[in-house]
Amino acid sequence: MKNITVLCGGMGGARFLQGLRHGLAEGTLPGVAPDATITAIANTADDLWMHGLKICPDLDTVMYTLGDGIDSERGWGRREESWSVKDELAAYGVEPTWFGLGDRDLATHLVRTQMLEAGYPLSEVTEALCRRWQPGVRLLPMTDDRVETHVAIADPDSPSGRRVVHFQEYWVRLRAEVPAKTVVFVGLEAATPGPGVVEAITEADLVVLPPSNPVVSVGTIIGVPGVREALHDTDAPVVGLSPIVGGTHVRGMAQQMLTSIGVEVGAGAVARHFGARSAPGGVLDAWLVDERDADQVADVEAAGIACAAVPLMMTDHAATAEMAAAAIRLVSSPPGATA
Ligand code: FO1
Repeated sequence: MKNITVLCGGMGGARFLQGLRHGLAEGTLPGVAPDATITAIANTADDLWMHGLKICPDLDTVMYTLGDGIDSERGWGRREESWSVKDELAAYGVEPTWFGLGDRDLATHLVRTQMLEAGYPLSEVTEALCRRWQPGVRLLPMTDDRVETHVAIADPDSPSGRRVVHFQEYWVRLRAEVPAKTVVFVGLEAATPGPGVVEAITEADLVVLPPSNPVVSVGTIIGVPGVREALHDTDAPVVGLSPIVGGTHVRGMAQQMLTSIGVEVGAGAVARHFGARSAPGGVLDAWLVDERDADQVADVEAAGIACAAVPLMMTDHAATAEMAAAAIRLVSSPPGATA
């Protein structure tokens, strides 16, 4: 294998990519050439305009994490960050005050916004920013078009009984503590895959859906018209790793998002949600569940998706690399073999 493509969100996707890169460097990925390339196709629907600046949380989390600029405690934003601008904005009473814009992070948004306003597409902006950060993977926005995830929540004061908030307000200000009635992906139907996205899937030797949010991260990428078709058509095996362990998400808000689209919060249910590639619209050849969900392996296999139960906690780079190796073994071995 020389070309591995990963469809990823923010923190979960970035951690998986760190482990995959570690496994590549250590030579512990079976059948993967030492000079293999990793392409990360990142979700851009968490993006938002704030204070006149374009903020791309998932692209930045992958770029900072792999470029060693991330604050690993928070999992987002820059290490050694300061918050003077945020404090000054608050002193002026400028909203929103609930979103943490750090001084160092602001430089990224200023550069990106200047380039976008000069006419560069997000893909070229991302390439330029990565020249500084050298993430060691090719980082592609899923689309150069504007797509935003908005969440409808209950609002007794509104005539419809609902109010729609941007995903970031749902996640950061509301801490995903209110039920999501429905999730809308503004602009998704009109979006086209970013430069290199379809080729990164159709020309891959392996495509991985890491344990990112299956609805608002991986799901959004698959929702870009043309991406699902590319996943269906690629000669590469497509393998996913369950973001749900023991009936709940490890981090983030996958549980709330799955519930809002009527999908059971289970490792097997997510696999069936993505569907077997042999089924119309399905994308998966194989699916890894955590050992705690070993009882769901048969259910996933019955859906036409190869499945194995392995440790799925990304506790460190070596553990994550082992997860990637198990995924590769699952799609490289004949059916029924252990991963
Ligand atoms: N997450 C938070 O929980 N609180 C924040 O104040 C916050 C600010 C922020 C600023 C820039 C950025 O790139 C990410 C930021 N995030 C913050 C994380 C972000 O909400 C998530 O990374 C994704 O959107 C969800 O995966």
